[in-house]
Amino acid sequence: MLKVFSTLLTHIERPLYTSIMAKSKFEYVKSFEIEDKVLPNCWIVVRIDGQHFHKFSDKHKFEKPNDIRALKLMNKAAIRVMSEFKDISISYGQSDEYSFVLRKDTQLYNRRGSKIMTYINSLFTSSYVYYWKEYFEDKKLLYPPSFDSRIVLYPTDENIRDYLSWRQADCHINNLYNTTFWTLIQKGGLTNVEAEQRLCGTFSSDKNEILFTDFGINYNNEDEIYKKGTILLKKRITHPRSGKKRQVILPLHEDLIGNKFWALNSEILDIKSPEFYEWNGDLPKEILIQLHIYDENDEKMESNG
Ligand SMILES: Nc1nc2c(ncn2[C@@H]2O[C@H](COP(=O)(O)OP(=O)(O)OP(=O)(O)O)[C@@H](O)[C@H]2O)c(=O)[nH]1
Ligand SMILES: [Mg+2]
Repeated sequence: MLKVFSTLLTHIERPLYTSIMAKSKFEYVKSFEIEDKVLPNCWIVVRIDGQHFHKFSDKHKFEKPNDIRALKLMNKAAIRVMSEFKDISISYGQSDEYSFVLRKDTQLYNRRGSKIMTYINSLFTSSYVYYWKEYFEDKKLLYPPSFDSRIVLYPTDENIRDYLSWRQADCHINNLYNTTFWTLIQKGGLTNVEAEQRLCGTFSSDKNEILFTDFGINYNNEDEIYKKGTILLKKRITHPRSGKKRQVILPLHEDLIGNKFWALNSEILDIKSPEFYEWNGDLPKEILIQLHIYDENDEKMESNG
Protein backbone atom coordinates (compact mmCIF):
# COMPACT_ATOMS: atom_id res chain seq x y z
CA MET A 1 0.00 0.00 0.00
CA LEU A 2 2.80 2.32 0.95
CA LYS A 3 4.54 1.42 -2.30
CA VAL A 4 1.40 2.25 -4.36
CA PHE A 5 1.08 5.58 -2.59
CA SER A 6 4.71 6.52 -3.18
CA THR A 7 4.47 5.57 -6.88
CA LEU A 8 1.36 7.74 -7.20
CA LEU A 9 3.10 10.62 -5.48
CA THR A 10 6.10 10.33 -7.77
CA HIS A 11 3.81 10.58 -10.81
CA ILE A 12 1.88 13.53 -9.43
CA GLU A 13 4.99 15.37 -8.36
CA ARG A 14 7.06 14.78 -11.47
CA PRO A 15 6.00 17.87 -13.51
CA LEU A 16 6.57 20.11 -10.48
CA TYR A 17 9.95 18.51 -9.79
CA THR A 18 11.05 18.97 -13.42
CA SER A 19 10.23 22.66 -13.38
CA ILE A 20 12.10 23.12 -10.13
CA MET A 21 15.11 21.30 -11.66
CA ALA A 22 15.10 23.74 -14.59
CA LYS A 23 15.69 26.59 -12.20
CA SER A 24 17.81 24.74 -9.68
CA LYS A 25 21.23 25.86 -8.52
CA PHE A 26 22.61 22.92 -10.53
CA GLU A 27 21.49 24.44 -13.80
CA TYR A 28 24.86 26.14 -14.38
CA VAL A 29 26.50 22.79 -15.25
CA LYS A 30 24.76 22.94 -18.64
CA SER A 31 27.09 25.82 -19.58
CA PHE A 32 30.03 23.39 -19.49
CA GLU A 33 28.66 21.65 -22.60
CA ILE A 34 30.73 22.65 -25.60
CA GLU A 35 29.12 23.97 -28.76
CA ASP A 36 30.39 21.62 -31.46
CA LYS A 37 28.71 22.91 -34.60
CA VAL A 38 31.04 22.11 -37.50
CA LEU A 39 32.12 24.72 -40.05
CA PRO A 40 29.58 25.54 -42.75
CA ASN A 41 30.16 24.74 -46.40
CA CYS A 42 32.63 21.90 -45.77
CA TRP A 43 32.33 18.25 -46.72
CA ILE A 44 31.85 16.26 -43.53
CA VAL A 45 33.55 12.87 -43.33
CA VAL A 46 32.66 10.43 -40.58
CA ARG A 47 35.14 7.56 -40.56
CA ILE A 48 34.52 4.54 -38.38
CA ASP A 49 37.12 1.84 -37.75
CA GLY A 50 36.83 -1.52 -35.98
CA GLN A 51 38.49 -1.65 -32.58
CA HIS A 52 41.16 -4.38 -32.31
CA PHE A 53 39.89 -6.12 -35.43
CA HIS A 54 43.18 -7.96 -35.67
CA LYS A 55 42.03 -9.89 -32.61
CA PHE A 56 38.33 -9.87 -33.61
CA SER A 57 39.09 -11.40 -37.02
CA ASP A 58 41.33 -14.05 -35.41
CA LYS A 59 38.76 -15.01 -32.79
CA HIS A 60 36.05 -15.34 -35.46
CA LYS A 61 38.40 -17.16 -37.82
CA PHE A 62 38.05 -14.73 -40.73
CA GLU A 63 39.58 -16.08 -43.92
CA LYS A 64 42.98 -14.62 -44.81
CA PRO A 65 43.78 -12.22 -46.32
CA ASN A 66 40.14 -11.35 -47.13
CA ASP A 67 36.91 -12.75 -45.80
CA ILE A 68 34.12 -11.89 -48.21
CA ARG A 69 31.49 -12.42 -45.50
CA ALA A 70 33.14 -9.80 -43.29
CA LEU A 71 33.38 -7.27 -46.13
CA LYS A 72 29.76 -7.83 -47.17
CA LEU A 73 28.61 -7.44 -43.57
CA MET A 74 30.47 -4.10 -43.39
CA ASN A 75 28.75 -3.07 -46.64
CA LYS A 76 25.35 -4.13 -45.34
CA ALA A 77 25.77 -2.06 -42.16
CA ALA A 78 26.93 0.91 -44.26
CA ILE A 79 23.94 0.61 -46.63
CA ARG A 80 21.70 0.72 -43.56
CA VAL A 81 23.43 3.92 -42.40
CA MET A 82 23.24 5.50 -45.84
CA SER A 83 19.55 4.71 -46.23
CA GLU A 84 18.84 6.34 -42.88
CA PHE A 85 20.95 9.48 -43.36
CA LYS A 86 19.87 10.90 -46.72
CA ASP A 87 22.56 13.59 -46.79
CA ILE A 88 25.35 11.02 -47.16
CA SER A 89 26.26 11.34 -50.81
CA ILE A 90 29.03 8.74 -51.04
CA SER A 91 30.52 6.14 -48.71
CA TYR A 92 33.71 4.17 -49.02
CA GLY A 93 34.72 1.03 -47.13
CA GLN A 94 37.63 -1.39 -46.95
CA SER A 95 38.90 -3.83 -44.32
CA ASP A 96 37.38 -2.80 -40.96
CA GLU A 97 36.74 0.84 -41.85
CA TYR A 98 34.01 2.91 -43.50
CA SER A 99 33.93 6.59 -44.47
CA PHE A 100 30.63 8.42 -44.83
CA VAL A 101 30.69 11.72 -46.73
CA LEU A 102 27.89 14.17 -45.98
CA ARG A 103 27.07 16.83 -48.55
CA LYS A 104 28.68 20.13 -47.71
CA ASP A 105 25.35 21.97 -47.36
CA THR A 106 23.84 19.44 -44.94
CA GLN A 107 21.88 20.86 -42.02
CA LEU A 108 21.64 17.45 -40.33
CA TYR A 109 21.30 18.00 -36.56
CA ASN A 110 22.12 21.63 -37.19
CA ARG A 111 25.65 20.41 -38.12
CA ARG A 112 26.35 19.36 -34.53
CA GLY A 113 29.45 17.18 -34.93
CA SER A 114 28.98 14.86 -31.97
CA LYS A 115 25.32 14.16 -32.83
CA ILE A 116 26.18 13.32 -36.44
CA MET A 117 29.17 11.18 -35.51
CA THR A 118 27.60 9.24 -32.66
CA TYR A 119 24.34 8.48 -34.47
CA ILE A 120 26.20 7.21 -37.53
CA ASN A 121 28.59 5.16 -35.42
CA SER A 122 25.93 3.60 -33.21
CA LEU A 123 23.66 2.72 -36.16
CA PHE A 124 26.60 1.19 -37.99
CA THR A 125 27.66 -0.85 -34.95
CA SER A 126 24.17 -2.09 -34.08
CA SER A 127 23.61 -3.00 -37.75
CA TYR A 128 26.90 -4.94 -37.82
CA VAL A 129 25.68 -7.01 -34.88
CA TYR A 130 22.08 -7.22 -36.14
CA TYR A 131 23.04 -8.57 -39.57
CA TRP A 132 25.95 -10.75 -38.37
CA LYS A 133 23.99 -14.01 -38.66
CA GLU A 134 23.02 -13.26 -42.25
CA TYR A 135 26.66 -13.45 -43.29
CA PHE A 136 28.16 -15.78 -40.68
CA GLU A 137 25.33 -18.30 -40.50
CA ASP A 138 27.32 -21.04 -38.78
CA LYS A 139 29.52 -18.75 -36.68
CA LYS A 140 28.38 -17.32 -33.37
CA LEU A 141 29.30 -13.74 -32.56
CA LEU A 142 31.59 -14.33 -29.59
CA TYR A 143 31.58 -10.85 -28.09
CA PRO A 144 30.23 -7.37 -28.97
CA PRO A 145 32.44 -5.56 -31.48
CA SER A 146 33.02 -1.82 -31.27
CA PHE A 147 34.10 0.89 -33.69
CA ASP A 148 35.85 4.19 -33.10
CA SER A 149 34.84 7.20 -35.14
CA ARG A 150 36.08 10.64 -36.05
CA ILE A 151 34.87 13.63 -37.99
CA VAL A 152 37.07 15.38 -40.51
CA LEU A 153 36.05 18.47 -42.49
CA TYR A 154 37.24 19.11 -46.03
CA PRO A 155 36.72 22.60 -47.45
CA THR A 156 37.28 21.93 -51.17
CA ASP A 157 36.09 19.39 -53.74
CA GLU A 158 39.72 18.56 -54.44
CA ASN A 159 40.25 17.80 -50.74
CA ILE A 160 37.33 15.37 -50.58
CA ARG A 161 38.45 13.63 -53.77
CA ASP A 162 41.98 13.35 -52.38
CA TYR A 163 40.60 12.00 -49.09
CA LEU A 164 38.72 9.19 -50.87
CA SER A 165 41.71 8.53 -53.13
CA TRP A 166 43.90 8.23 -50.03
CA ARG A 167 41.64 5.56 -48.54
CA GLN A 168 41.46 3.64 -51.85
CA ALA A 169 45.24 3.80 -52.33
CA ASP A 170 45.57 2.48 -48.76
CA CYS A 171 43.25 -0.41 -49.68
CA HIS A 172 45.38 -1.26 -52.72
CA ILE A 173 48.71 -1.09 -50.84
CA ASN A 174 47.43 -3.22 -47.93
CA ASN A 175 45.71 -5.74 -50.16
CA LEU A 176 48.75 -6.27 -52.37
CA TYR A 177 50.91 -6.74 -49.28
CA ASN A 178 48.41 -9.06 -47.54
CA THR A 179 47.75 -11.12 -50.68
CA THR A 180 51.49 -11.70 -51.21
CA PHE A 181 52.17 -12.27 -47.50
CA TRP A 182 49.45 -14.93 -47.12
CA THR A 183 50.30 -16.58 -50.46
CA LEU A 184 53.91 -17.00 -49.28
CA ILE A 185 52.58 -18.68 -46.13
CA GLN A 186 49.61 -20.66 -47.47
CA LYS A 187 51.10 -21.76 -50.79
CA GLY A 188 54.82 -21.22 -50.27
CA GLY A 189 55.03 -22.85 -46.84
CA LEU A 190 56.89 -19.92 -45.25
CA THR A 191 56.42 -18.97 -41.61
CA ASN A 192 54.98 -15.55 -40.74
CA VAL A 193 58.46 -14.25 -39.87
CA GLU A 194 60.00 -15.61 -43.10
CA ALA A 195 57.20 -14.06 -45.20
CA GLU A 196 57.69 -10.73 -43.45
CA GLN A 197 61.45 -10.85 -44.13
CA ARG A 198 60.87 -11.80 -47.77
CA LEU A 199 58.65 -8.73 -48.26
CA CYS A 200 60.82 -6.31 -46.31
CA GLY A 201 61.92 -3.44 -48.59
CA THR A 202 59.97 -4.69 -51.63
CA PHE A 203 58.05 -2.42 -54.01
CA SER A 204 54.64 -3.07 -55.57
CA SER A 205 56.30 -4.40 -58.73
CA ASP A 206 58.31 -6.93 -56.65
CA LYS A 207 55.16 -8.23 -54.98
CA ASN A 208 53.39 -8.56 -58.35
CA GLU A 209 56.44 -10.44 -59.59
CA ILE A 210 56.53 -12.84 -56.61
CA LEU A 211 52.83 -13.62 -57.07
CA PHE A 212 53.18 -14.17 -60.81
CA THR A 213 56.54 -15.95 -61.08
CA ASP A 214 56.43 -18.10 -57.94
CA PHE A 215 52.71 -18.83 -57.76
CA GLY A 216 51.24 -18.11 -61.20
CA ILE A 217 48.89 -15.50 -59.73
CA ASN A 218 48.11 -12.40 -61.78
CA TYR A 219 47.23 -9.78 -59.16
CA ASN A 220 45.11 -7.92 -61.72
CA ASN A 221 42.73 -10.88 -61.75
CA GLU A 222 42.03 -10.73 -58.01
CA ASP A 223 38.46 -9.73 -57.09
CA GLU A 224 37.76 -6.02 -57.49
CA ILE A 225 36.17 -5.78 -54.03
CA TYR A 226 39.55 -6.72 -52.50
CA LYS A 227 41.64 -4.45 -54.71
CA LYS A 228 39.36 -1.39 -54.80
CA GLY A 229 37.18 -1.63 -51.67
CA THR A 230 33.50 -0.68 -51.88
CA ILE A 231 31.97 2.60 -52.99
CA LEU A 232 28.33 3.14 -52.05
CA LEU A 233 26.44 5.52 -54.32
CA LYS A 234 22.82 6.52 -54.62
CA LYS A 235 21.64 5.88 -58.16
CA ARG A 236 18.46 5.23 -60.08
CA ILE A 237 18.26 1.89 -61.83
CA THR A 238 15.60 0.06 -63.82
CA HIS A 239 13.52 -2.32 -61.72
CA PRO A 240 14.03 -5.69 -63.45
CA ARG A 241 10.36 -6.63 -63.13
CA SER A 242 8.32 -3.42 -63.38
CA GLY A 243 10.73 -1.61 -65.69
CA LYS A 244 10.27 1.56 -63.58
CA LYS A 245 13.18 3.68 -62.36
CA ARG A 246 13.93 3.12 -58.69
CA GLN A 247 16.50 4.77 -56.41
CA VAL A 248 18.88 2.37 -54.69
CA ILE A 249 22.25 2.39 -52.98
CA LEU A 250 24.73 0.66 -55.27
CA PRO A 251 27.85 -1.14 -54.07
CA LEU A 252 30.56 -0.47 -56.66
CA HIS A 253 34.12 -1.77 -56.76
CA GLU A 254 35.85 0.55 -59.15
CA ASP A 255 38.61 3.12 -59.37
CA LEU A 256 37.72 6.48 -57.83
CA ILE A 257 41.18 8.01 -58.07
CA GLY A 258 41.03 8.83 -61.80
CA ASN A 259 38.87 11.54 -63.39
CA LYS A 260 36.56 9.04 -65.11
CA PHE A 261 34.68 8.16 -61.91
CA TRP A 262 34.02 11.84 -61.11
CA ALA A 263 32.93 12.62 -64.67
CA LEU A 264 30.49 9.69 -64.67
CA ASN A 265 29.19 10.55 -61.21
CA SER A 266 29.31 14.34 -61.34
CA GLU A 267 26.18 14.63 -59.16
CA ILE A 268 28.28 13.86 -56.05
CA LEU A 269 30.31 17.07 -56.16
CA ASP A 270 27.56 19.10 -57.86
CA ILE A 271 25.16 18.12 -55.05
CA LYS A 272 22.42 17.01 -57.40
CA SER A 273 19.84 14.21 -57.38
CA PRO A 274 21.02 10.67 -58.09
CA GLU A 275 21.58 9.93 -61.77
CA PHE A 276 20.48 6.91 -63.75
CA TYR A 277 22.92 3.97 -63.73
CA GLU A 278 22.95 1.23 -66.33
CA TRP A 279 23.63 -1.94 -64.38
CA ASN A 280 25.10 -4.72 -66.48
CA GLY A 281 24.54 -8.31 -65.45
CA ASP A 282 22.64 -9.79 -62.53
CA LEU A 283 21.71 -7.52 -59.65
CA PRO A 284 23.42 -8.56 -56.40
CA LYS A 285 21.42 -9.55 -53.31
CA GLU A 286 22.11 -6.17 -51.63
CA ILE A 287 20.19 -4.43 -54.44
CA LEU A 288 17.45 -7.06 -54.77
CA ILE A 289 16.64 -6.52 -51.07
CA GLN A 290 16.28 -2.77 -51.65
CA LEU A 291 13.95 -3.44 -54.58
CA HIS A 292 11.88 -5.81 -52.40
CA ILE A 293 12.56 -8.65 -54.81
CA TYR A 294 14.52 -10.53 -52.18
CA ASP A 295 13.04 -10.82 -48.71
CA GLU A 296 15.90 -10.71 -46.24
CA ASN A 297 13.74 -12.02 -43.38
CA ASP A 298 12.40 -14.99 -45.31
CA GLU A 299 15.76 -15.42 -47.08
CA LYS A 300 14.06 -16.22 -50.35
CA MET A 301 13.16 -14.65 -53.65
CA GLU A 302 9.71 -13.09 -53.68
CA SER A 303 7.56 -14.43 -56.50
CA ASN A 304 5.76 -11.14 -57.19
CA GLY A 305 8.04 -8.24 -57.95
N1 LIG B 1 41.64 -12.29 -41.78
C1 LIG B 1 41.06 -11.11 -42.03
N2 LIG B 1 41.36 -10.07 -41.24
C2 LIG B 1 40.76 -8.88 -41.48
C3 LIG B 1 39.86 -8.71 -42.56
N3 LIG B 1 39.44 -7.43 -42.56
C4 LIG B 1 40.06 -6.82 -41.54
N4 LIG B 1 40.88 -7.69 -40.88
C5 LIG B 1 41.73 -7.42 -39.70
O1 LIG B 1 41.45 -6.14 -39.23
C6 LIG B 1 42.63 -5.35 -39.16
C7 LIG B 1 42.29 -3.91 -39.45
O2 LIG B 1 43.40 -3.10 -39.32
P1 LIG B 1 43.52 -2.02 -38.16
O3 LIG B 1 42.26 -1.24 -38.02
O4 LIG B 1 44.77 -1.23 -38.46
O5 LIG B 1 43.81 -2.91 -36.87
P2 LIG B 1 42.97 -3.10 -35.53
O6 LIG B 1 43.43 -4.39 -34.92
O7 LIG B 1 41.51 -2.99 -35.82
O8 LIG B 1 43.50 -1.92 -34.62
P3 LIG B 1 42.72 -0.57 -34.15
O9 LIG B 1 41.87 -0.12 -35.29
O10 LIG B 1 43.81 0.40 -33.85
O11 LIG B 1 41.93 -0.94 -32.93
C8 LIG B 1 43.58 -5.98 -40.16
O12 LIG B 1 44.90 -5.76 -39.84
C9 LIG B 1 43.21 -7.45 -40.06
O13 LIG B 1 43.92 -8.06 -39.01
C10 LIG B 1 39.55 -9.86 -43.38
O14 LIG B 1 38.76 -9.82 -44.33
N5 LIG B 1 40.19 -11.03 -43.07
MG1 LIG C 1 40.67 -1.25 -36.74
